Amino acid sequence: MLNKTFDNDKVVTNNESSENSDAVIQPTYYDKTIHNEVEGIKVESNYLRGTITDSLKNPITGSVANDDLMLIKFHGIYQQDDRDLRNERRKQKLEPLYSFMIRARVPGGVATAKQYLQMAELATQYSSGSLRLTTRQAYQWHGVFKRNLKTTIAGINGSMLDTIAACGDVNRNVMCNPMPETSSVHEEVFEWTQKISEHLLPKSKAYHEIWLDGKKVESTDEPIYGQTYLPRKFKIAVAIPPYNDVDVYANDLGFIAVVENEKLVGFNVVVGGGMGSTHGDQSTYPRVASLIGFCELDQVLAVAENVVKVQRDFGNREIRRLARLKYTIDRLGLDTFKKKLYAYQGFELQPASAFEFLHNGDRYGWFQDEKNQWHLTLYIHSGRIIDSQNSKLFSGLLEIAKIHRGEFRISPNQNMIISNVTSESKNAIEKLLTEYQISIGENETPTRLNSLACVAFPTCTLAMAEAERYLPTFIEKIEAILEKYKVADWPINIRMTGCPNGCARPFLGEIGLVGKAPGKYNLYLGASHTGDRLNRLYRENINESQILEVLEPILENFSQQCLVNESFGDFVVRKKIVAAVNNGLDFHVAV
Ligand code: SRM
Ligand code: SF4
Repeated sequence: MLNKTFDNDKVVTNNESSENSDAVIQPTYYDKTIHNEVEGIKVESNYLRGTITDSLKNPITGSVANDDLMLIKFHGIYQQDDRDLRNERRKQKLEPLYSFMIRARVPGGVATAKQYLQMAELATQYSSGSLRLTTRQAYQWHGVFKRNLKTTIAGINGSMLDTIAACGDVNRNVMCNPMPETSSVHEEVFEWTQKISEHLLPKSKAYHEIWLDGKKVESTDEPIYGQTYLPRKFKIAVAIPPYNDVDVYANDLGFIAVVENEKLVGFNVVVGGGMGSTHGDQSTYPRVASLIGFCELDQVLAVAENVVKVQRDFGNREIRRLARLKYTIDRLGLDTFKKKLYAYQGFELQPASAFEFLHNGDRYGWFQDEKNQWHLTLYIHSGRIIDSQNSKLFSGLLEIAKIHRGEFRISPNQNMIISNVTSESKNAIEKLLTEYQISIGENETPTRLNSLACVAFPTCTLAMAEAERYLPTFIEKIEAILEKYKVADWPINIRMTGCPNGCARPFLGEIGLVGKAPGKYNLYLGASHTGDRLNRLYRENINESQILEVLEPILENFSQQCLVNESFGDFVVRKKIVAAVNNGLDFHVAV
């Protein structure tokens, strides 16, 4: 493939065999004869401005102009419509009930109690009354109407958070282990997370102009991204072993902390992870990231920037479906990718240090750290903070935020950690939890606590089947089977998504259910409990009773024949129920 580089009308040809990055300081890759439509929208957008301001003013429709649909993502916004109401509105000859989902960028998922309070208040005023914690430690507001978009975004900025690059073809929210009590180097690792996030932010002033009525600044440089930004989204996570709660292997780039004598000395680096795939298209596949070496602390930002730049220059800009870094790496070959990276960054990585992950779930309940501060991990079903008949979760957390002096930390498993609580305020928080019927998960089975579901219906435009709304019912049925075979207290990690894009990282679930059509799922088995091995398709397009029928005998065998401490994922591989998938390219191979 040939990428053409247009830089101020001077055309530079950037052939894949070239390893010289100096030619491309602020590149724009665009050739409309070969590149996809989104590349054109980015080029024409004047650094992400497009016609968003006009779209917001247009009173005729609740939506924005077509090209702006893509550009608002770079500002952390998606246009959606209520899919439950689609048919009814069509019958009434009304346009769909358009509204917007806003996603905040929250590196490592950390917000102060005051920030949380402000975000919850915005949810009450402008969204559908719930806050959604995401699988990448961010906050989402659903159901914000166009007329309220600017006020809501200004409110988020007023709390000193923002929505820049929460979506779009740029580096997204950088994830980090959210549990300060688990490591003496946690604070330092979190600071690196923030630095990486800041370093890779787009520099365009469009966001401030459009949403915060900032002064117009005509020319903008994007020294890292250039005018066409990246070919596709880009994701980074930072893990602290033995916890892989961030699912580091599902990211384009991962940093794994290396600690020696209680000191952070650097990071192991993994590249090329991702979950997204398309049903029936074998050229797409999930992939766990490959370990490529170790970098010292003063090399972290250079590694992050240059992995991004290699992807910028060699990622596929013709076919968006194949544009993620995982495909770039598999197309180039890992060795060639490494060579390019070393040429770009000007140094080689050192051999990776040894490390071990124990699991990719959360620890629930209260924990005290070495400074005597308390941290409480609350189980939040699918990250949805909402009041219901059984629990006044939204109102309770709001009240807690009013008295809490520490932070609220989102876990990558969509849970909430009330963090840095003093012994004095612990009692007051416990009282509020009781008053608002908020359980800390003590009555839930380990399988429920280890389950994840993406948003899916009614807001996700890409959903083919239910996930968040259906998972509780499904888990109940699995719990009944586990109870029957007396293994209800064994954790099995179940992940469900409404489509194969993989937002709840279903291909790393020991049981993965991926929506195919309403009420129908593909069933995947055999991922590891530590997040470093993918699962494999076991049955296709089956409904609930078929899924339970297939799973019951396997779970029964598991209860009788598993080895001590053997996880369900390892069991199904050992028993050859599915063959292990050690490499994304292997994912579709029939065995
Ligand atoms: Fe995702 C698209 C929700 C994490 C892979 N994802 C979407 C959209 C925006 C649908 C759309 O494009 O119109 C969903 C909005 C639903 C809604 O109503 O809120 C959506 N993704 C989510 C969230 C909210 C799921 C959740 O239940 O928490 C997560 C938000 C994360 C964040 O804060 O940034 C979310 N998405 C993920 C993850 C998990 C991760 O990153 O660790 C993945 C798999 C990892 C990966 O990227 O490979 C993921 N989302 C996708 C993809 C497939 C990308 C691909 O490579 O093919 C899409 C579709 C796309 O980009 O075209 C997508
Ligand atoms: Fe939507 Fe599919 Fe992502 Fe679920 S996995 S939120 S259905 S895009």
